Amino acid sequence: MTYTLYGHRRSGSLAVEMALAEIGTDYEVRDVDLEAEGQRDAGYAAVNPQRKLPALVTPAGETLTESVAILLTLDRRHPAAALLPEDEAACAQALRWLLFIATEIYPVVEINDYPERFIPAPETVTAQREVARSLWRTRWQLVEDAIEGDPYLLPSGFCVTDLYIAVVSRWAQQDTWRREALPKVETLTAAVAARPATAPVWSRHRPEETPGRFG
Ligand SMILES: N[C@@H](CCC(=O)N[C@@H](CS)C(=O)NCC(=O)O)C(=O)O
Repeated sequence: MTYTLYGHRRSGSLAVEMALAEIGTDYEVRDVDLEAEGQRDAGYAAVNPQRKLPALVTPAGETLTESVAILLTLDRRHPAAALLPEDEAACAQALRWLLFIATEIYPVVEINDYPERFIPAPETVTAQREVARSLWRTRWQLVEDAIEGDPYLLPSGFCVTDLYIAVVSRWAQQDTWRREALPKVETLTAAVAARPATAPVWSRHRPEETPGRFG
């Protein structure tokens, strides 16, 4: 038995897929096409009743959802991959920013992508989206300012939070702004995209942003 990852290109499943690649374990990906609303299918609802990606079925048959829960579980089960730093103080910072992105930034993308879930009046969609994107920019600036390493978040080197930063920072149609405003996030993302383990996964999901094609 191997891991089975329910995911879709460019979605949050990319962070989990890259963590699996860092671990070096076998996995298979089942595509759930978000553009075709595949997450609404009854078959997928049986995997994740919340009808969101990613979901991971472990070799033991357990179903895991919630991207951060999945990543932290993988870290505990595969300590040799060092997805989180061994040093306690460094680990605390890795968790701090992982959770900040998961709880304060990731949810904003739902307002951007599915505004109709939050507002009854279609004529206010544009304004609602701009509020979401403004929040997005303010919160990403905090992540930018928190990047103390070079190229990664932590001076001690790579950790799983770097994968999360690379994946989530690409969303919400903020590419032009991001390239100008978040140079450290861009450098970090380019480094994630070039890691030996993650590069093949990254380039399958984001061929337009492979090493040498940033900026
Ligand atoms: N809290 C969840 C959020 C998952 C999430 O919003 N996933 C998006 C893809 S990146 C999704 O499935 N969206 C489809 C929808 O909301 O219908 C997690 O961290 O896993």
